[in-house]
Amino acid sequence: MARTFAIESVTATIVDVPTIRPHRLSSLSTSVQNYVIVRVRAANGAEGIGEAATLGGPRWSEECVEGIKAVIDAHLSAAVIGEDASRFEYIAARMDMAAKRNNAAKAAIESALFDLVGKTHGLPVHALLGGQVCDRIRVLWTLASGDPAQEIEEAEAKLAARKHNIFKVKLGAQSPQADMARLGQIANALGDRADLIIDANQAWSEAVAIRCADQCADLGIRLIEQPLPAWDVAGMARLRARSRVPLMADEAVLSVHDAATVGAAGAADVVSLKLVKHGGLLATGRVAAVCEAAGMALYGGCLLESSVGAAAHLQLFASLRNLPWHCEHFGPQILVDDLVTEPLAFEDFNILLPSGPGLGVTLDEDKIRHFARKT
Ligand code: MUC
Ligand code: MG
Repeated sequence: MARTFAIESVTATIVDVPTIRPHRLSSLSTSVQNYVIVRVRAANGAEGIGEAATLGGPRWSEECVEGIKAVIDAHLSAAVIGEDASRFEYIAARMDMAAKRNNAAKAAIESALFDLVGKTHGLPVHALLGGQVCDRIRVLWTLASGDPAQEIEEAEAKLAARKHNIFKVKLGAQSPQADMARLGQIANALGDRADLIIDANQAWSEAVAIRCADQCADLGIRLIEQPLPAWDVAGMARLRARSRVPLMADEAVLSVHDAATVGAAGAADVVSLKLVKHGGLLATGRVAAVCEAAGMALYGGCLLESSVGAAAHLQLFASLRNLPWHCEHFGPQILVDDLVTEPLAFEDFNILLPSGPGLGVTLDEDKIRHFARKT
């Protein structure tokens, strides 16, 4: 068995996929999603795939595709080649010794290991993580063009197609007054036909957040995501004590230690889980456990992954007992094209867990060639 799964090669390919419209966050705007697609090949001839997603270069987090590829090529591949791909935890420990953090890079490699082993055994990845609790998850769409007329039209189209009826509105790129006016327009137009949450991506001061949280409560907003800078755990705790709307931590929770700190401080009601933040499927499962132990509920976060990265998340999310705030893996729908032969399916406000072994998706080699960075 050890020889069967002996890792022979790890390759990292940068791909750039345009989005159907600009996606605007507090500190960045992007019209092209950049990914690193990782392939791991073992002695048995099987190949596993994984994806590291980024948003706006090294601006959402410190990782960018150029750095991810460089770290994989120069450091992480050497740490895993020759090892048994099914020793997920051991390989994760080796990667941690080879590189500090670099969590998106590690997560992409680990996803590829799970895909490879799952495909070899004819098992979906969730079966290696405890098995599926559900076969579909309600899925949000993010409104992030910054133009309320366009955003209302986009939400109406999603409602009519029964694709999404929960929307996340990105705030923080404009002044709080302009943001609240825009949010009010969207909330009034959609009424009780949709639920809204907001994400300020760390843009606000505590004083601004206190005022906006009050206005959000009046507008019926369900959840406020990362209003304050990631470091301001004490500020989040004070805000949470006054806010009528629950708070979600995103950039503030990367490691299990962050989850324990935020939980102990009473700084969040909900935590957004992402492979790129936590460093892989196993690590994300551990963060989820710490959050639950601290009384924080779980949300399935994304970084606009293609169907490759979204499938990896779904394999884990579907194995969790409780995901009360649903997930936001709308990424495959915001790209002009996907990277797999059969993109993930959306049905009746849900995203469906793919069936089939491994991650449940297969790379479309023509599309990889087409979107691969040429220089
Ligand atoms: C984030 O901060 O949540 C996820 C969805 C979206 O629109 O932006 C990302 C990142
Ligand atoms: Mg966020």
